[in-house]
Amino acid sequence: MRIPGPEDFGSRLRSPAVAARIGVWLGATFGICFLTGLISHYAQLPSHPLPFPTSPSWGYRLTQGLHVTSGTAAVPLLLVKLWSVYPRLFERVDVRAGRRLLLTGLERGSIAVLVASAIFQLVTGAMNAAQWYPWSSFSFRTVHYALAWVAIGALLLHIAVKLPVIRDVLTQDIDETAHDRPTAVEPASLSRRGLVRTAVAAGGVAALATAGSTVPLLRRVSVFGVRSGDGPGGVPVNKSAFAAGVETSATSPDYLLRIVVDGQEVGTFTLADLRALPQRTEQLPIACVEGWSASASWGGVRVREVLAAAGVGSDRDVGVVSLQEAGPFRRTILPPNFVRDDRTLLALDLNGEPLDLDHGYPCRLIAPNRPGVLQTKWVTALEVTT
Ligand SMILES: Nc1nc2c(c(=O)[nH]1)N[C@H]1C(S)=C(S)[C@@H](COP(=O)(O)O)O[C@H]1N2
Ligand SMILES: [Mo]
Repeated sequence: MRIPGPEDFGSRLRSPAVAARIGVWLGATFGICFLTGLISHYAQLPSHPLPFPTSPSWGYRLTQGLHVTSGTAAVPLLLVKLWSVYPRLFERVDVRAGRRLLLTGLERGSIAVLVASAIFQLVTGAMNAAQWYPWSSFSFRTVHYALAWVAIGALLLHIAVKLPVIRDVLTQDIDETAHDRPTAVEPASLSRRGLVRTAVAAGGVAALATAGSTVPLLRRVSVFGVRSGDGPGGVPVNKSAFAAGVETSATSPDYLLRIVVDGQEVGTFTLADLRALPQRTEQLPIACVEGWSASASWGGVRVREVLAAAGVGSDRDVGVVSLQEAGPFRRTILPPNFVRDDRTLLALDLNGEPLDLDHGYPCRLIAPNRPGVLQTKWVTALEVTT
């Protein structure tokens, strides 16, 4: 069997001009995805060297929506980009070329790392957005974060190596005459410019189809947006009470919210006690790391005021504990700047109705600019360590 060479790949649509133009779009989507990913990762750290801000309340909704949307837009762009360059994999390397060989090896090695990490990031990200977790959610975030640095590093190296070529081909014409396999019988079909436009349009369609789960106006085109407005109170449900195993404990007449300081219980509240505290209403979004988000009106008590009612201050991290007995999100940390924010509630109502069991009845945390995954449902204790 003969190993194919670049000449065996007929399409003249493949050219550095095409690869570079798609690369510009791909670089932009990866850049947005990387930066917004850093924000999301930071927001989910259990403690922040620099406090994560509570304003604007829709900040995380915007950045995480952009993260998932730009990642989805990158998929068709990456596919076309790979298609346009893969024959180069079959280029023979002259083993006697000495220093050039080393450079070629480095270049190809960095491309291998870039391609592998880019595919890994897009595939695992898409799996996560589709709520398919073959891994524990903790390791997803760690691995996705680590490989983001690998991918962006390899990308910067790739751009640096290719800069002279990129500059050349971007300033030259794309060569409209180079059509896909033009023959006498069959007139040319797709042009190079057509290919670039199609790839970018496919990215745009993918982005629109995803953004629908964040932008209400786009809901109708949101074929990838799995959760867009269904669920009690018009807000999607991520994990149901049944799935979390809290149906009995959350509906028990013995339900209590416990305030715990250094392992000692310093106060308890029944649901009626919570209803007797001053009730506040805030318009705040739930913004899931998976990209969907929904704004809602939440009614309930300020976390700060519940703590104060038990004689506890608001200057420490607060552990927010769920009735849920297993799973990584059963206990989250609320940093002091979030505790002190007047918009941070233990919500009892959603859009004017008592919370649905699936939205966290009897009470759930809702705080401004906080990743959805940290908006703990079925809260049963607030824990402070002095
Ligand atoms: N106890 C508990 N709280 C939880 C979760 C969970 O699995 N368990 N999921 C979180 C995630 S990932 C999101 S996006 C929000 C969604 O809230 P909703 O289901 O009310 O829309 O709840 C958060 N609170
Ligand atoms: Mo989520």
